[in-house]
Amino acid sequence: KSDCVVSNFQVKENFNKTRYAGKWHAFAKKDPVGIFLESNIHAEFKIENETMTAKATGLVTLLPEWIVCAEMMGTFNNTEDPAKFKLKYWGAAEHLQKGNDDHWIIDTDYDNYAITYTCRKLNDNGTCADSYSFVFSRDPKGLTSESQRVVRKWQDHLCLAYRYRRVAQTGACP
Ligand code: AZE
Repeated sequence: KSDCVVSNFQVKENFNKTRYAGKWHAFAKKDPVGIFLESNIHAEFKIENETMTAKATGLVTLLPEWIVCAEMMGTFNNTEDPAKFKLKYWGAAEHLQKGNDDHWIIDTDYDNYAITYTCRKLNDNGTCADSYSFVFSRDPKGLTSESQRVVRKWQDHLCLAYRYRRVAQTGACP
């Protein structure tokens, strides 16, 4: 159980980014405030001399009449905790978003599922005012019920139970 104080959230112990590398498909997500990747989200992670990098793609509505597959690049700068990163990200195209987010690997078994967490804004009491979280799957078809059970426990720990929506994977943005 958890008190919803972000600094008390558990993350993956001895996170191994080499085992995490490769392709992940977003299965579910909890959105932050504002514009965000909407559907057909997948990401390819690589390790380039001790640093994890990723290329992510997803459908974004920039304007009601302007929907694009956003190609996003990210560099995960290491911190003292191997499961906590500073994600610097930017769009392949200039009109896309850029920024710096904390990026925590909450749990993963490397072969099936992963759950990540980002808090962009803390409340005075240490709980999160603006967060996003991804549930990733190695299998584009989805997660086993066993993996979904594990993930659900962590969603609860992050105080985000019932705040996730499934991510549509329709083959847009290959
Ligand atoms: C993430 C993991 C893989 C690398 C990157 C990720 C984050 C991407 C965004 C993208 C936002 C784009 C918007 C465009 C208009 C976490 C999926 C880069 C936060 C809003």
